[in-house]
Amino acid sequence: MKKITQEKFVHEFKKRLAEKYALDVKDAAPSELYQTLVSVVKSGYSDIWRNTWKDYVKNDEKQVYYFSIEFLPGRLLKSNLLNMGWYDIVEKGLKEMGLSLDKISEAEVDMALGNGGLGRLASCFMDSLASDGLPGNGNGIRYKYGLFKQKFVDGYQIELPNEWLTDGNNWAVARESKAVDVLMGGQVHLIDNGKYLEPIYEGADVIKAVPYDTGIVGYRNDHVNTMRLWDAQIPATEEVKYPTIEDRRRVEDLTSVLYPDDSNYEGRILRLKQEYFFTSAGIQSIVRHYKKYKKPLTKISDYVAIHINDTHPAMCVAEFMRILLDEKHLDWEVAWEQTVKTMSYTNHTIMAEALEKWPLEMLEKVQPRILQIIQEIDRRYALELAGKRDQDFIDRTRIIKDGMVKMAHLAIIGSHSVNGVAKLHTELLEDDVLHDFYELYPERFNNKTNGIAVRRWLQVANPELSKVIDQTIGTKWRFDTKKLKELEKYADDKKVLKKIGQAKRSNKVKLADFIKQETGIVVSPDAIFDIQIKRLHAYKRQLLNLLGIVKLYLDLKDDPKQKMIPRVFIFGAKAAPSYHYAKSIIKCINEVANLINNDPTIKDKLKVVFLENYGVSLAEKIIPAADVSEQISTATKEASGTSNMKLMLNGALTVATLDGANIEIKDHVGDDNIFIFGLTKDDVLQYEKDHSYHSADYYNNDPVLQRVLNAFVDGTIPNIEVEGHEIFDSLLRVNDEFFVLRDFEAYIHTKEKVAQTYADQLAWQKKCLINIANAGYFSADDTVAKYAAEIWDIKADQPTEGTLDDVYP
Ligand code: KOT
Repeated sequence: MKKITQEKFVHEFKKRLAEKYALDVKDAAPSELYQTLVSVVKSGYSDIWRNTWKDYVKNDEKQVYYFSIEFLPGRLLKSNLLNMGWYDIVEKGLKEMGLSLDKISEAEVDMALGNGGLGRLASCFMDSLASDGLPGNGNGIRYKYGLFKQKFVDGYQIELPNEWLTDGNNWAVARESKAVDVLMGGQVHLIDNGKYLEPIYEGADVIKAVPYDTGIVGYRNDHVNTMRLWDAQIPATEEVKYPTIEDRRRVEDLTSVLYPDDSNYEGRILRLKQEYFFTSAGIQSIVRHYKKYKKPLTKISDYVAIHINDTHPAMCVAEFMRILLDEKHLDWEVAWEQTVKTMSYTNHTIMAEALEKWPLEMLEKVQPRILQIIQEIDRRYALELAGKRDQDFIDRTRIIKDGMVKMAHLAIIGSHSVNGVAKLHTELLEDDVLHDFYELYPERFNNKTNGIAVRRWLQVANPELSKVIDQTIGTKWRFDTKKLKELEKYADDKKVLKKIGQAKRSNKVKLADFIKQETGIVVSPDAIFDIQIKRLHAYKRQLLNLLGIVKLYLDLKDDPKQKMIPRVFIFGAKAAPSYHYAKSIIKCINEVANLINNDPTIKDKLKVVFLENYGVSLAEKIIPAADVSEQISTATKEASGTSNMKLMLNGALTVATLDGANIEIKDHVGDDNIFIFGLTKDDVLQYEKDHSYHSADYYNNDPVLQRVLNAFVDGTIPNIEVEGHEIFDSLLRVNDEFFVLRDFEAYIHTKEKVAQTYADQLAWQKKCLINIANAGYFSADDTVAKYAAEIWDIKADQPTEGTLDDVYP
């Protein structure tokens, strides 16, 4: 990294501000200051960026390409400064000029090219690949519109377009010279030209895919990787073919919007086109780049690993085959061997509605040659199993069935590795959802429990707590998060516990200020800040949390003098625009909030805050201030979860079902430092098998639950005539698919335990410390290191060791 001093930085900053905008510091707007800072920062890593990718070729290094239809990097300014080792110098330099890094950073538009867990994981992995010194690249789509902006009007969610590119995104570099053509639509015929079968395309659209590359800076290791996002454009040579605005739009629309569904799939042709577009562009550019290695294509899997992040890029398998067969003229068997050795696949959900299936006709419309290749893969798969497995097994597992292409089957058959994202999730894949494949290819299956970017979620988001940790155990944890474990030695040190408590309080004061400014609601930092932040989905059971809140409210109405520790319930959640039920839950949470916050008898004892537009930047404000982390999905439904890890890292205590990575969190912190409740995986599977659950029994037999549910339909909660009935019916008449009523009593009981525990602050602080100390196990640096060693077979630069005692004395 370019070395910098405070003096040099100030000089450079002023010079660039004058050159770019002809302005002095005091006259510049935050966005001008921000853009200037970006240009200084970029100049600091650009040499290293160039050297990093050139060294890969020079040293014959195997590289991984992580294909993901979503990336959620959030803001990059602070995290780049931290990783470059420039953070403190720049912060001080700006201060010298009368400026604030915090304020300038707020001018950065959050890059929201993803929906939730899957996209954020991809970005955490980008950061960790670079920080581990691994040769890793991202490959995705540069959506013109990111995930919609959420507003509440009368308690209803309204979606507004997120035109994040209006100010330009100066982190990315457009590389016109690396553009590739992607063919879509039309027809294809194979002709035998004497040497091989040659595909002749007729009437296909030619789309120019232009890459926008963003440098991903590793943590203090002089290593900068690339995240490549593709934009769809009309090639100059083809402009006559697109004479009308509609024609042009057909092309531009390809990379225009991100589909706003999480753990669900939209079977629209435009989505399938997006999937093929970024898959084809990425694979073409990989194979072209491979030429620089001057190695035969029959060895490509020794130098290239391609990762399929859920099934959206599953066409990688067929596109790679297409290039090896049609353009490089390899034999099928040789091409297939290289393909399987190159590809690996991660499954992120077992929810049936998320499993992609596409009609053959749609695939044919998007790319007829890809369909031919998928059909051939499928034919050969069935042929190979014939006689070895019964017909039922073959029918169940083949790629094409009843005119539909099953993308997960394509990904599994075409990859050498299939992984789940937490122990329980992988177990469910092996024993249940993908059991047939597990029997067929046991060696392909493995678990890689998710991890998070501890730098962003602790060092950047929570400087107060980071400082306390430095003062307690030194700074080695900033390089190796497992060193956080050393904090446990201080579990009974009152001074340390108090400092942890003070850091939390200061973060709560900041969040309270923010809440006041955004919503006008006044909350007390002395209350328990109880947080549920994640996409709105029935299986995540925001509704269970809401029923608990309504119960507390009714209890307080019965006995307003009741002594209780004040609580603030904070929600952050977007619902997919077409997910009606989720939007009704949002409306109900907002109306319960209105009722409680405006009831003078309740005073400060209970507040409910639903913050608008949840995303990475808002999460960075909420998480450091959390006391309680709600991880209450129905067991078996949340593949892993990652906000559970971010919240524990920031010293929140988790209220959790035994689902996803909650189980591993419990194993690390011990039963005394987490609040577990509810049905287990076995209970849920049993109910799903024998249908013995009747939600009405719980309503009929529990007067408390009866009263709480009635509040949704009897006018107690105003303004939800429609939504209240919808929710009431979903729980009682449709039999409560996610066992909300079944888990209600256990949940209430557990939340009472939480409040009692909070009353003893020192005991609470101790539990917080143990959570922080054990969160180091959920670092994405380690997760990615495992992918590198066990799936991709790629090697790292020499690891950087050290302390930052020079920087954080
Ligand atoms: C979305 C559409 C289709 C298939 C899967 C998804 C998906 C899954 N989107 N997000 N997820 C989440 O991924 C996270 C990272 O692995 C998990 O922690 C979380 O449990 C998934 O719900």
